[in-house]
Amino acid sequence: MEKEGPPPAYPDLSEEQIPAPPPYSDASGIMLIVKATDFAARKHRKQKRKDPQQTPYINHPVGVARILTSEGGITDPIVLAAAILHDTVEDTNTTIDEIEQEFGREIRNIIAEVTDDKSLPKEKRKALQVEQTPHKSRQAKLVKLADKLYNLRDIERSPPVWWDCRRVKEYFKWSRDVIAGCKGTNDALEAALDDIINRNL
Ligand SMILES: [Mn+2]
Repeated sequence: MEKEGPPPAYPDLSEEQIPAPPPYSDASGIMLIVKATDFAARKHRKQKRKDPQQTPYINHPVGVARILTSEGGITDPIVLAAAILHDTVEDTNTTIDEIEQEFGREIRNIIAEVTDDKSLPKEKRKALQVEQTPHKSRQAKLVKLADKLYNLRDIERSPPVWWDCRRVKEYFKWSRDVIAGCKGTNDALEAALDDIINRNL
């Protein structure tokens, strides 16, 4: 006689329809975020921010991840690791293949989405951000929102010494145009961005 096992977890679903388990448990998610933080810290170790205090660059990606957790309510390790890594390909010698090797395809794709093509002139890159942002993934849009919020707060507090008033206003206007393409992604981050932009335009 066959032994009676526990009832099937998904009685109405065929094997193919059973949803995949979340890719990261709490422990592996924490490990991923720590690994990303260590990787980014080593890659950015010689870089400084453009503020007058010359803050270490790594403060920026870590702060972007912090905005996502404490203001955006985001706890997905994939998005948080991507936030921490978001400037490594654009601003260091890190290649997108290296990101894929170390962190997998999903994070690779998010980083690719938030990385500007530095072979293009700056004005073109800025125009492309406005044009392409609406078509990006939700994960990439979250990183973009938090990145812009961090940068605008930095500039409001202490703009690069060589920026005049006009340049600051231009940056706020351009940021407004980029994040317009992220509407409907995260209410709290969008509201915080609206506030700081309205205060500065
Ligand atoms: Mn950034």
